[in-house]
Amino acid sequence: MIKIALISGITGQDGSFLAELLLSKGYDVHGIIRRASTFNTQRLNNIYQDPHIPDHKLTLHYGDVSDPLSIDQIIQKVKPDEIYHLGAQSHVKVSFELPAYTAQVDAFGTLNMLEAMRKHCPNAKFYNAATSELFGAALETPQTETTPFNPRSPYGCAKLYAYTITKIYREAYGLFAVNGILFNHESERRGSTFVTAKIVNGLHDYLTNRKPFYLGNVYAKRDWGYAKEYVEAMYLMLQQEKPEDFVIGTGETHTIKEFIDECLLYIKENYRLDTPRFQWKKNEQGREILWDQLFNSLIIGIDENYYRPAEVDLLLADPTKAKEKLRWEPKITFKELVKIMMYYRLYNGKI
Ligand code: NAP
Ligand code: F7E
Repeated sequence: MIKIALISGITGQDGSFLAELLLSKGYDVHGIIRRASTFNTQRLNNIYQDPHIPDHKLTLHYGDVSDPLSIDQIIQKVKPDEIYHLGAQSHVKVSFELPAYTAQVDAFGTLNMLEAMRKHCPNAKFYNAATSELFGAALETPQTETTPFNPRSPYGCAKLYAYTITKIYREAYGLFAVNGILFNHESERRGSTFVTAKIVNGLHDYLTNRKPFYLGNVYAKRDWGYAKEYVEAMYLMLQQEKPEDFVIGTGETHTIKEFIDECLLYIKENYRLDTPRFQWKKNEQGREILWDQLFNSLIIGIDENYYRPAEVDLLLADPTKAKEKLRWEPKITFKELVKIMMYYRLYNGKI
């Protein structure tokens, strides 16, 4: 029998990779999209076929996870076997500016999804997109499924509600509902305001038109993996006999500055440029900036506006449980991730 999957956040980085994965496995895939004044389905271009073709297996429904009525109606109509709940206001810095909105979407949006599932398809399996931001100012390193949570942002706090309500619906109502605690994952489809995409686009733009760009704290450390591999872990979590939560990450951490240095290595090898001309030096405030010695011009400056009111300094996953129980392991290294993103920017356009 053909399985039916419903994805909230299907137009996002992860949603688009997940939709591709599930279609390749023969699923009938349904996605929730928000109405927008311009097209917001670019990431689905590869798979968005003509709905009039008979074996069309991708259907999009207008809805908003913060609107319980729309979610109830979609879940009642689709009656999915598997629900992947990825829809969220996913930007940590923005959550400081829009804390109430972030709670509405990320916390109550998850409740709305779970309630509709409990009512219309209690035998379905539910995946919640939890996050390493739950660990916040981490109380132990590396972080596992048993590390206590200590979020540092309205985003982390809203996601803590989502994590907890998912666990409660599992324990109270016996639903198959799990949390994937995913560490940062990036790709050629990453939103352009996240730091990796911003750096890749910014460096390329500097090399083509010598326009500098600005960052915040370049010393924070993140465990960065490749998004396309992480959606496989989401799928695997819903294929288990027993509903359980899993940490998904690489077990390696790097500063933002190291990510920039790795991009510079790629540039050296692929743009045929003499990269020693790119040097880190200190500005008048003692902050490190990236400088172009050849043209005596700024490449990357520091802008206080990109600092967060509270920072998460160090994230590092211990994905042992996923390795043992899901047989999931990341293959793409940090260097390869940078290469994928830089290559895409060089030959395909803006991320
Ligand atoms: P993303 O690229 O920002 O995509 C977010 C998706 O959610 C988009 O499709 C967006 O729609 C949709 N969305 C936003 N608000 C919504 C609402 N009110 N109702 C319905 N849909 C809404 O995020 P991502 O990187 O793919 O991440 C997917 C999920 O994993 C998110 O929940 C995120 O918080 C979580 N997560 C991400 C990471 C990571 O490193 N990427 C790590 C851990 C957890 P539009 O296209 O219309 O904006
Ligand atoms: O920031 C620093 C910033 O916005 C990473 C989301 O997918 O992963 C993501 O959240 C680091 C932070 O990702 C800039 O201060 C410096 O330390 O790329 P980011 P994030 O906040 O880690 C988690 C796991 C999620 O769940 C989220 O949904 O980079 N940083 N300068 C900057 N960050 C940004 N965005 N822009 C800068 O200019």
